[in-house]
Amino acid sequence: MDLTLYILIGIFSVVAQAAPPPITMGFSQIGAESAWRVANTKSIKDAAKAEGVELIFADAQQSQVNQLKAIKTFILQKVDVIAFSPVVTTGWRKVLLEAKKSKIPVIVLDREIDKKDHDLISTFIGADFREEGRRAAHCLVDALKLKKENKAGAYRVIEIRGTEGSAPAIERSKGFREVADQSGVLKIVRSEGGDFKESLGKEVMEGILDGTPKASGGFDAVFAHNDNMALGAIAALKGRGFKPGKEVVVVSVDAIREAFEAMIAGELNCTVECSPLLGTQLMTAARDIQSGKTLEKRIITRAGVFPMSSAKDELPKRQY
Ligand code: GYE
Repeated sequence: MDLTLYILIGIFSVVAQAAPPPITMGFSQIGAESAWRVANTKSIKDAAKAEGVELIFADAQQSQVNQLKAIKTFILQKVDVIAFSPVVTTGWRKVLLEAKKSKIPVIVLDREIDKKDHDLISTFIGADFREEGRRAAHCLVDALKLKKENKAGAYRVIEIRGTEGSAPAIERSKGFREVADQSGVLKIVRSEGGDFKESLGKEVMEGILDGTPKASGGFDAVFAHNDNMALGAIAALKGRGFKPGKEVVVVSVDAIREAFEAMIAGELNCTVECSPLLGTQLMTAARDIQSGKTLEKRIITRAGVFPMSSAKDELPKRQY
């Protein structure tokens, strides 16, 4: 045989051996409620392409019913692995049992499900939301001390919560309260739901402001469970003649680009990072399952905290 041909065949067989077998993944995404979610979807799609994973992507438009339907369809399609970001923590056991019966491994991404159902999943990849709540409270105390003269009694905080029953809303509330209670300087005086949406953050804040005349100086700070709701609240505050970032201290979670822009404008005091760039970790986990590795039950993603003073340096480095 011709030597070049011989070498070419050799190279081809090495490459063929190195390429992992194909994987089909069904992914049920929550929706597109925030900039975080949009960045998360992009990260998943990009990583699937880069890792040669065939992705069947389903957008549930915030509905658990749609997520359950999508997962059932993935089971019928006999995908190799199912992954999903659960909109709420409860109500998954039945469908997870169906996946188990069909021997399809399941990865939970971003939002956690009930601990009692963890026996039915391969792993949960996501952030420590309770810690994010704690960090937001610490950040708020620092910002209040910086912006407002120390007054007697506690600073009054308005909380704008994320989607009812979702892991980040439950845990961020808990973590924040833990630190607030210990600190003795933060007191939550109102708590309203904003479903992680900017439009609702604005609406909820306007409702509160309409019932709180400016002269009363009814509160000192806003803690929003994500940046988009904080941006909505900031717009509402400005619309009613308040100076967010100064008269009213505002902190939130996610660390999206727009949050850094708001910090540079002096209107947001701090954002706690929660990275949506989970695509590569997800695809790695799928490959590990395929090659028979046992995954850690919990893969925690790491993140930082960004006060207003860091915004100018950080903005150019942001990837979402
Ligand atoms: O903070 C919010 C999004 O589940 C961590 O969902 C995620 C949250 C994120 O809508 O912006």
